[in-house]
Amino acid sequence: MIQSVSNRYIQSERMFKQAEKSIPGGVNSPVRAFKSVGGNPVFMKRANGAFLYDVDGNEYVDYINSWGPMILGYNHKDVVSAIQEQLRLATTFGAPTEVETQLAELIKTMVPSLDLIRFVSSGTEACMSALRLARGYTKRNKFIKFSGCYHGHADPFLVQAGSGLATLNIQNTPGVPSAVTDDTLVAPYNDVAAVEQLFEDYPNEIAALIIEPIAGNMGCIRPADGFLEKLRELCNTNGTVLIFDEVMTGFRITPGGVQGFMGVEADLVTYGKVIGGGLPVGAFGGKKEIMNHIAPLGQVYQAGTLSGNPLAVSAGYATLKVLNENQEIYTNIQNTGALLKKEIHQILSQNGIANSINQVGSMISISFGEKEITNFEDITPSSIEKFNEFFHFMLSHGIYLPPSGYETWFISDAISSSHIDKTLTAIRKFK
Ligand code: KE4
Repeated sequence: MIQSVSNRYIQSERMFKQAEKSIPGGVNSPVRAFKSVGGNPVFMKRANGAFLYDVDGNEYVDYINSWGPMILGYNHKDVVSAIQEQLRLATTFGAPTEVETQLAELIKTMVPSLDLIRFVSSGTEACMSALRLARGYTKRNKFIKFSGCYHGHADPFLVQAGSGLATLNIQNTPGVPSAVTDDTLVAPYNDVAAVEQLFEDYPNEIAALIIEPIAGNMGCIRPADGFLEKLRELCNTNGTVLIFDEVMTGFRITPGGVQGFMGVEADLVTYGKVIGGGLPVGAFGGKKEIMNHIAPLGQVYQAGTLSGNPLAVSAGYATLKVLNENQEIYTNIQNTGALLKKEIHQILSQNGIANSINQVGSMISISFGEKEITNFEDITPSSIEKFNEFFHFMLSHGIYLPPSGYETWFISDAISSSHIDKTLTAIRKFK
């Protein structure tokens, strides 16, 4: 029985009003605020496997995976016991620990192109540090990003960014000096000619090109055939560092991330989300020729009090260990992604609702329109408006989607046929 909206979220509404008195917008990250979809955020109490449970006791099938980290589902036994074991020893030391090396070595096993990797505490720190390193290594300042891609909230990246900036329609953030963003060059995703033009306009000035090799912050967008290969070629020709931002795709698309999936090797790669297993871990890594410039080996400074935190790294290590030793998980979540794409497209089309669904592995997004989405500019206000309606419809039917039409859904290994059936049953009722 679907309770009426009024009494379905009594505790959430109360907690939100309380939170707003002390926390800007009542949330600690803007995308959680339901600003785009409307209404007030639901406060969560607990989660297990494929389910989230809010403070009013409502149960949801989870397609947000905490924005990506929970690829195994919530409370995976190996991850929980790894955290409990480290907790008994200590949460942090501010000194090196063996588990940091173990995670680094496991990542290198899964991503053989990496020589060295440095852990930080978020994807933002990973991308910020990778850009600084590329600039220090090349002694150049300019870099290329793509409209709709999001690389965290460090100043240089807050230009035509996706995720929360698109959701809130913040095109250029106050407080970010133009002196910083004058070096940020932007091209449309999948537009080789635009990238070639930037290299022509700024010969020998471009330190880096950073890209989400499969985009996930403007819905899910696969690179056009040959696009990544062309970027690799242009970076080689121009002495530019190619950075793959795999904070979202790393260890989610395949064990080796998009580098392994598409067979294109970047010079630096950034990670986050999955490598923390639900606790704060980010990382950047690459060839030692570049990584040797990072302090204390080199002069490019980067640091963090809780970087490589043993409790967080233990959760990440346990997560990657399960993924590496049970690679059928990738087949499972990819198959679920393909099934959802096929079934959702069929149901919505039969209901006369125009839709175009992008899906790569366990990442999926719906655009409510006929046109296939190949870049940020393809996303229309009417599609976002329809998504907002769809979001609340699904929420009321116990399906929790990311609260923005600019975001990607995530499928965990805990999603099984019963969860899929519940999802599709709800969608059949959406008109
Ligand atoms: P964090 O600083 O949020 O850990 O990572 C930043 C980041 C970097 N690169 C990519 C490709 C990312 O997707 C992200 C963060 N993703 C968003 C969701 N689209 C995080 C959710 C949030 O901002 O609360």
